[in-house]
Amino acid sequence: RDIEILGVPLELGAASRGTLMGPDALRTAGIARALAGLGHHVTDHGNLHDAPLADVAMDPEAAAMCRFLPEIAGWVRTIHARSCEMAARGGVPVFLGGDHSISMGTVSGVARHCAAAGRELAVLWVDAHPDYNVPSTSPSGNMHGMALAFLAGEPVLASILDRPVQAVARENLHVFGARSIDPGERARLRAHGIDVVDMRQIDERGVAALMAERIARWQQKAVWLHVSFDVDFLDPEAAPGTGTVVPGGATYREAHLVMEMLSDAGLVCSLDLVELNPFLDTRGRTALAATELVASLFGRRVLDRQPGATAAA
Ligand code: DIR
Ligand code: MN
Ligand code: MN
Ligand code: MN
Repeated sequence: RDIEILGVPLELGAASRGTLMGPDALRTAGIARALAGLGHHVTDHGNLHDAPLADVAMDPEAAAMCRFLPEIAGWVRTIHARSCEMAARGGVPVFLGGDHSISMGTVSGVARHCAAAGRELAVLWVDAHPDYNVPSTSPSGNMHGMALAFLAGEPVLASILDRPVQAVARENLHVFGARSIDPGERARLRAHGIDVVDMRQIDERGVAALMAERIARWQQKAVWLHVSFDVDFLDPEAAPGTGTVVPGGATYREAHLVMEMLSDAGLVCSLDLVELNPFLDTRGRTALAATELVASLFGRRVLDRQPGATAAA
């Protein structure tokens, strides 16, 4: 496949500084080499530069709850344009974050392309957090915690983009791996009927059965699947290099199985890899783990297994 990498060194959407080094740490870990080694044609477009501050016409009370709003909206608008253009070129856009607020730009850009091309978009949000806060429910004001709400078309956040938001349909939003949800956020997820797989379901049923169900639905609808992978999905033991570690996360093997099943299904058309904070990492462990996971997503196999030959299929 034709894989197009773009680094998005944004850190202002998270509480701790350092995710701006994420793209370069992933390059050092060998992400482009690993993908090229699997036979893909890889182009690294380098990093986006600092975007100009944006004028955001948000309700002032809400805007006061959004930290670094003009900075982040500036980035989101720039990312959106690049993402839409990359999706339209026909390759597989891979966005290296950066904190998770970059996904307001990456996914909205892909959504604009899908709408124009008549493709149904589904988003798999692999994360310890659903990032479904709005300004009034956010306990922190950190905008990475509002990214999925923005993509769902939340009106109070719409002015972050300088054009109408192409909302992702609620039935096509899937959170996977949740174990830290704020009270107001939980209420909105329930009211909107969002598919949230929490760690308890993963414990009880295993990732294979849960993924197989979702993959079957996506295949039936022939969706464009965008995977937004927050490295805090992994247990802190496997991935210490991120700002908001939550105990009780996915094991290294569970995460690989998710990636391998997605790879077998052949559905993934675009990817975000976010929240890697090299400043907090131990000897590149999280950057290396993330790189290995992306290799699994794009076809690396321990054995030469045939597609579909997973335990749950
Ligand atoms: C928390 C933490 N729910 C917030 N969020 C995230 O501040 O909104 N941490 N995304 O990674
Ligand atoms: Mn190319
Ligand atoms: Mn996140
Ligand atoms: Mn998270």
